[in-house]
Amino acid sequence: MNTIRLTAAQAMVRYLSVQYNADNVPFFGGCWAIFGHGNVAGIGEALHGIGDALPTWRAHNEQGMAHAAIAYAKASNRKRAMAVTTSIGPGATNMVTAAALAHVNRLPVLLIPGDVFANRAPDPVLQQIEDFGDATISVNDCFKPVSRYFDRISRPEHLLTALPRAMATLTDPADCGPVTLAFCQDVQAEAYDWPESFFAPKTWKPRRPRPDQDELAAAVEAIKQAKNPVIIAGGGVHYANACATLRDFAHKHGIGVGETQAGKSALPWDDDLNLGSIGVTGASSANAIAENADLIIAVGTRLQDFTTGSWALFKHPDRRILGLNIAAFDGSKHNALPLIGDAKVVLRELSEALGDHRFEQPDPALKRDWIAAVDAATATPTGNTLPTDAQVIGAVQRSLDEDSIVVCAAGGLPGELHKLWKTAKPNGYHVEYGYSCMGYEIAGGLGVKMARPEQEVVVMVGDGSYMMMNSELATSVMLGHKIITVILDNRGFGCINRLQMATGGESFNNLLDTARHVEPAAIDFTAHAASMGAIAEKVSSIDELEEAMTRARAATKSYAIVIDTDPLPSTEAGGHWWDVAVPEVSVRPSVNEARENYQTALKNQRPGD
Ligand SMILES: Cc1ncc(C[n+]2csc(CCOP(=O)(O)OP(=O)(O)O)c2C)c(N)n1
Ligand SMILES: [Mg+2]
Repeated sequence: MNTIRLTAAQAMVRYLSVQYNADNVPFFGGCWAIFGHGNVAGIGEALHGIGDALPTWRAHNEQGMAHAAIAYAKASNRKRAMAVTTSIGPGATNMVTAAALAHVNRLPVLLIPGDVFANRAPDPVLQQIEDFGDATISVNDCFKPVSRYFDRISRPEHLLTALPRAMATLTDPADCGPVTLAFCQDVQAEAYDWPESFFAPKTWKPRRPRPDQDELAAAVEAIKQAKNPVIIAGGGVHYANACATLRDFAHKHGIGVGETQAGKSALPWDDDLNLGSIGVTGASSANAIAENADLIIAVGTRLQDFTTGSWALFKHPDRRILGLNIAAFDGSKHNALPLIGDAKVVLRELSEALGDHRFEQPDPALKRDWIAAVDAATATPTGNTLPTDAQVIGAVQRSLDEDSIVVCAAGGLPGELHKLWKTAKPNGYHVEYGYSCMGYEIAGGLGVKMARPEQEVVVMVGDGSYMMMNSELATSVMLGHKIITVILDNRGFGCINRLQMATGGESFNNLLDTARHVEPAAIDFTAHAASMGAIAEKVSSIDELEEAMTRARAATKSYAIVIDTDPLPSTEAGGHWWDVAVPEVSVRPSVNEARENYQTALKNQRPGD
C-alpha cells in the first residue's frame, strides 16, 4: 500500500478538496475560518497549504460564518456545501445555534470546531470547560443534539472512517444535516501515514429512491377515494429538484398547491394552481382549500405548526394526510399514510399510476381575490403615515427582476413575505423559517450571493435582527460579494409586541420605547452600515425607497437602505390561528379575555388526529 505522510489536518483538507457532486463540481465551495489556539496551527496551516483547492474565507462571527455556509447550501439545493472551522471554547459554542439551524432545516454543513488536547498534557488548556464528573466532556458535546453525525477526532486515523461517514451524511437526501467533527487540537498537528487511495477523487451522486410498491398502491387508492385533495409543497420539492415535476402533477390531476416557507417558489406565483402560501401566514385561497380538503398530499414538508395552523387548519372530519417524503420520520408524522422516496421519482410514478384521474380545479375566484388582497396591501400608500412592512415589500418587489432573490429569517417580515412576495422562479425566495433565527439574514444573504453570484440578492431585515448580527455585512464588502440590505426600522421587536398584545399582554419590553431605558434609543443604522464599508442611505417614503433601490441595483458593492416603518400593522388578509399558550390565571382582564378566546380556538385543534 502506498502511503503519504501528512498531519491529520492536512489529510482532512486534502480529502475534502477532492469530493465532487454529481455535476462534477467540488462539493465544498470552501471553508470559513476564525482561528484561535484551537485550530490556527493545525487546521490553519493545512488550509493555507491547500490553497485554492479549498479556499479559506475569514469572517467576523462564528455563528455568522456558519449561517453563510448553511445559506450557501440551501441556495445550492444541497448540491454544494461549505466547511466551517473554529477554535475551541467560545469560538466553538458560538456555532451551536447555527448547527441547530442547519439541523432543523435539514441542510448540510461541515462544522469543525477545535477541541481540547487529546493527550490532556496541558489540562486545563485555555477555554477548557472542565466537567466535574466526566473527563470526556468538552463544550463540543453541545453539538451532539444538533448534529446529524457527531464525532470527536482524538486520533489521526479516526478520519479514515469519520470523513467518509461525514460525506455520506451530508449528501444523503434523507439524513442530510450538520456534521460536527470536533478536532482535538494536538491531533490536528499529528502526522500519520495515510493510504494514498484515501485521497482519490470521489463523486457523491444523491440517491433517488423509488417508492415502495405497496405504499404507492395505497397512495393511489387514497387519492382516488378523495374528493377535495390539496398539495402542500415543502422545501424537499426544491432539494429533489422536483418543482417542474410537481407542477406537471398538479396540472395533470387538477390539484391546487399551497406552499410552505421552505417550499415557496416551487410553482411560479401566477400559476393557476399555485394557491399561495399555506398556514398561519397563508393565503386565503390556499387556506380555504386546505380547510375543506379530505386528503392533504404533503410533499417534502416537516409539517411544522406554521404549516398546519398548529393542527387546526385541516377541518374536514375525515381528512387524511399522505406523507410523500424522502425521510420516513417526516412522511409518517401525524398518522400520515407514508409514501417514502424521492419527490421527483415518486410524483412521476404516482402520476403514471393515477392515469387520467382528475379533480375539478379549485375555484379561480379564490386566487383572484387573494391576489387582489396582496396588491392592495403592497400598493404605494397615499398620505404620509409611516409605511407598513407590506408596502416596503411592494416597493422592493417592484424594483427587482424575476431572477432576484429575497432573503429573510425572523421578525414580522417572514410572515409578510410568505403572504405577499411574488416569486417567479424556484429559489427566488430564501426565508429561513425552520429556526427563524434572528441574525441569519445578512450572513445568509452573503452565503446566497456566493452560491448565486449572477443574481441580485436582497436581504430584508428588521432593526432587531440587524442589531443581533450584522458583522458579515463588512465581510460581504471585503469579499466583494454584493448584497442589498433593506433595514426596516420600527424601533423594536414589532412582531413580538403584536403577539404580546394579541395574547392580552401590555406592550412591554419589546419596542424600544416600552423598555426600561434611561436614554431614548437613537440608533443610526445608516452610519452603522456605512462604517462597515457598505454604501448606505436612509429614505423617508416608498417612492424614495424605489429610487434608492435603483441606485442599489446599479452599485457594485454592498448597499444598505434604511426606512422607518410602523410597528403596529400587519397584513390582515389571509392567515390562520397559531397556538401560543395564554396564561390560565391573571389579574388582568385583557389576559383573561385572551384566555377565553384561546380556549375556544383550541377546540379546533386536532393533535395526533
Ligand atoms: C435569535 C433569536 N432570538 C429571539 C427570537 C424571537 N423573536 C422572533 S422575532 C423577534 C423580533 C424581531 O425584531 P425585528 O428584527 O426588528 O423585526 P420586527 O418584529 O420588528 O418585524 C424576536 C425577538 C428569534 N426568532 N431569534
Ligand atoms: Mg423591528
